[in-house]
Amino acid sequence: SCVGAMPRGAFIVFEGLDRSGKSSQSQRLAASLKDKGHDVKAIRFPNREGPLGQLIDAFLRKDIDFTKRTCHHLFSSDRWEKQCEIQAAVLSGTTVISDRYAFSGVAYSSGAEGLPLEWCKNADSGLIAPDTVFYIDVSPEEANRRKGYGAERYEKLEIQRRVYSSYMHFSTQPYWHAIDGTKDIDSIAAEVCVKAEQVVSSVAASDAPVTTLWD
Ligand code: NYM
Ligand code: MG
Repeated sequence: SCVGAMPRGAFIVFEGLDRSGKSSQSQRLAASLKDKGHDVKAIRFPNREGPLGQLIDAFLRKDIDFTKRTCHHLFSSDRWEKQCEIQAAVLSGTTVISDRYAFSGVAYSSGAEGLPLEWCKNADSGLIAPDTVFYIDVSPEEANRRKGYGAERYEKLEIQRRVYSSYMHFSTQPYWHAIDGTKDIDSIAAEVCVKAEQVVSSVAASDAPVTTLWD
């Protein structure tokens, strides 16, 4: 790369079942990396504030219904709408941390809705690929014992069991890092932070190009 060129930022994704603790962990990581002087942009999917996100929010609250394939495309479109923003941030040297991404799309639409997995993957094919995915691994039974399972769509033990097994489709991918989500919050945060810093520095040092799903 040319002398003085800005090393690119990393794109880090958190995945896991509802109540796995991934939202807290992604916030913790964003705060820790900021403390260490990194430029960080925290995002989440679904992004409930945008125009598509409002439809998704109403869908999750069961205020409106869509056919299975339409709801899959809504979640996917929400990600497509954010691609320029993610790309611009990463190329300007900012580390992007996302709470959920296309892996949720595949795991929930195939696991919970019963849609064919390859069909689900197609909608997200070509999205910017993350450099690493932290899968906060908590069994459906453990998640179910935690407080705050809401009244939203998919927040049921038997559904989460199917989502959990769909997530396992990704478990052998090189970017997939399963983290034991049953440990205490601080140890998980410490483990994630060490691994994330390795990813941030190796991405910056190697000047690895931005790749796309599902390479
Ligand atoms: N969800 C999330 C999907 O079904 N497909 C997707 O593509 C994404 C990103 O939305 N139960 C589901 C998973 C969750 C719900 O996410 C909302 P959260 O992180 O609980 O707000
Ligand atoms: Mg949730």
